Amino acid sequence: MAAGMNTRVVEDSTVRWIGGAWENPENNLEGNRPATDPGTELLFLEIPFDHAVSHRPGTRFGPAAILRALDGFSLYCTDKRVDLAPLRLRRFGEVDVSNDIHATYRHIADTVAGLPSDDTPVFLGGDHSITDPILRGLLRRHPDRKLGLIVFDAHFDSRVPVPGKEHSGHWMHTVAEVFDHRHSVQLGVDAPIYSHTYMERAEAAGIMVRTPWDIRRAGLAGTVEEAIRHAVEPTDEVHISIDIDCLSAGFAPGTSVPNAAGLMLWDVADAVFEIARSADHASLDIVEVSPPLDAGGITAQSAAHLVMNFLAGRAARLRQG
Ligand SMILES: [Mn+2]
Repeated sequence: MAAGMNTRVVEDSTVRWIGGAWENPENNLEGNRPATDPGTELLFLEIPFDHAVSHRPGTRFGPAAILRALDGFSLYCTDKRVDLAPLRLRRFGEVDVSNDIHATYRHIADTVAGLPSDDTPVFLGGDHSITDPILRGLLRRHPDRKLGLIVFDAHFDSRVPVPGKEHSGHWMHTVAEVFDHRHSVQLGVDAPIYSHTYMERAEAAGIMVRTPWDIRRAGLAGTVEEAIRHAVEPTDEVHISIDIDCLSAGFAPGTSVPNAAGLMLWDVADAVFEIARSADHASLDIVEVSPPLDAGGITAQSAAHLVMNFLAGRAARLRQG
């Protein structure tokens, strides 16, 4: 088991590391699973797929880098004062991907649809196109649940695809085939590559869109409360999708389209924590971390902090009962 740097220099029996907490062999979904309370099992899936990246590939190495960073974190979220020990962290391993884009998407959706019903999945990408098959799989996994969506991204990802030129920038559009966006939220959209049509289309579909400027003006706490009212309260389950390029490039230089004017890491971390602890059922994907483009592993560290805040939110939810 890969261990983080800290685990080698800190000798303290009160500290447990995520790197030493993974509970089971990879891909062992059935086997001898101990009975646990619903919501305590966090299942990590790696989706090293970057064939649809719009500019620079490399996110196939994202899952391994995020896990390496997480392994060096302890099981206590110091920032939120939340113990992660009630959670059981399990690794599914890699979801099989190939350069056949559509076969890969079908396989991702089938895998997600078949995940154990009570597990809370955490998907590590990969490029952002994987969120379309993830959502399709989640819809099939719990057809009885209404699913809300909260996206952190600099981009709308709602371009109309041109056959043969698929990229990671149209999954919000393609998934609308099966997914009703009335309980969707997009936070942090600011990429200077759109027309007003994109904003109008999103809002006409019922999506709550907030740019970084909107968030600064209204304040983070009020924006998050509004997002929860839009995507969590009217639904049974929420999926959180984080494109790391929602962050300012200082926190996320290692991504295919770095965002100079993006959100602050702590704002996204706090929002993810609040959303994760507000929902009965939740899942997470975090995408577009590209280690070959990273600087000193900062981007993977930022991603690991966001995953940690999701875990802390789920642990806090369990504690609330
Ligand atoms: Mn993006």
